[in-house]
Amino acid sequence: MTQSLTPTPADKFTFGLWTVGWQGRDPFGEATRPALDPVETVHRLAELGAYGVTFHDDDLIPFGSSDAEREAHVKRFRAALDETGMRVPMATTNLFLHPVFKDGAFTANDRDVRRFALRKTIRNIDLAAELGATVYVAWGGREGAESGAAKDVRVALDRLKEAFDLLGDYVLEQGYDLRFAIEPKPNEPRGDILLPTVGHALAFIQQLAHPELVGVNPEVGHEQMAGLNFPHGIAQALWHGKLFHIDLNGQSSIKYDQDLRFGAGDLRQAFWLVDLLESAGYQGMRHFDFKPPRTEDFAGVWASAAGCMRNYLALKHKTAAFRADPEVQAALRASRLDQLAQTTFGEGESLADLLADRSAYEDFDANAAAERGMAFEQLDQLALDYLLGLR
Ligand code: XLS
Ligand code: MN
Ligand code: MN
Repeated sequence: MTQSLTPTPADKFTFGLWTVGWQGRDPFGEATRPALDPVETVHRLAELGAYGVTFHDDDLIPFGSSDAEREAHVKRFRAALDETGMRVPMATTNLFLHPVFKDGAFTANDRDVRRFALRKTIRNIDLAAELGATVYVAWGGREGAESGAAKDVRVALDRLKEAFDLLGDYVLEQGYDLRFAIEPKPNEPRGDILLPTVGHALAFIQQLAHPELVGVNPEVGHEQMAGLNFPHGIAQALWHGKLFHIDLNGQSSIKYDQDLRFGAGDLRQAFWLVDLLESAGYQGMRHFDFKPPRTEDFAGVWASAAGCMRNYLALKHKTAAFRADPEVQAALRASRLDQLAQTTFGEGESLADLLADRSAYEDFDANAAAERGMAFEQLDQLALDYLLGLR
């Protein structure tokens, strides 16, 4: 295994145009950086070792552009992709910036706004497919409410299902090799957003007409804003076969959506996340959705982007070394992870056999079993030793 911390396209690192391109506008302050030309972004990220870029329609083609302007923007972007070999594995729709989406897009109370949102999305799906994207992210940032009667949530979920069913029909009709990835978030910009967590999204997907076409795009900080364990959410998404994409970034506890560079938030969860993605053989993109803080100039922006990839690679090496360490393997056995991997029923055993097994109940010494330590602290200290560079 190479210990290199220098990213290459084989690492499948991707960045949204809107991440390094964030100008630093927040609810209390104006932009601190000028706009970035997407063409420059493609070149800079390629130099840093990224595999590709992703975009919202409006990141590439400003809202309201004429057809001719649209064509010109796409042409320049395509040329930059061709020159650098950068790919576009994912695209998404901006259904939150324009004031028309103030009450949502697919679940806006206004029917004409919902129809406009569908058309805007379909238009960008065509471009995404043309550019070779195989994942289409759907973050419903404005699908929500600030007050109770303002949104009939059950009816809004009907409209949301209607939208995904229609978009699924469209992709199938066109024969596109494209799947959708719903991105959950608990709040911000709405007071409460529909499908607030990975679990809500996974349950919703099962009700769709084409559930096989829809998975999730969980973001580190979004689950952590709800106080949830991100690696656990990812493990469940993998278990359902629904981890179509991932947004990597950093978040320190339950507060506003910080979008810190990957590794700069909860480092312990980042360690277990990389351990999970790598050991599960996750084949998708390692996509960074972060915001270089508004304190930074462009040198800081590129340092921040490079830091995301460097931290991922560092954690990849550390978690691989952790798993390969004979002491860790012994500690895993001491914690009985090997037993967890065994089925609870023996092969060929029936329920009647279990009910007849006196050792499982009548003769089982619960007090003696309760006395066994689980040895989790030794195991976790080994992980911490790796994180602290002590091993
Ligand atoms: C915002 C989201 C957004 C999506 C793409 O919080 O993370 O950037 O990833 O629309
Ligand atoms: Mn975020
Ligand atoms: Mn995101």
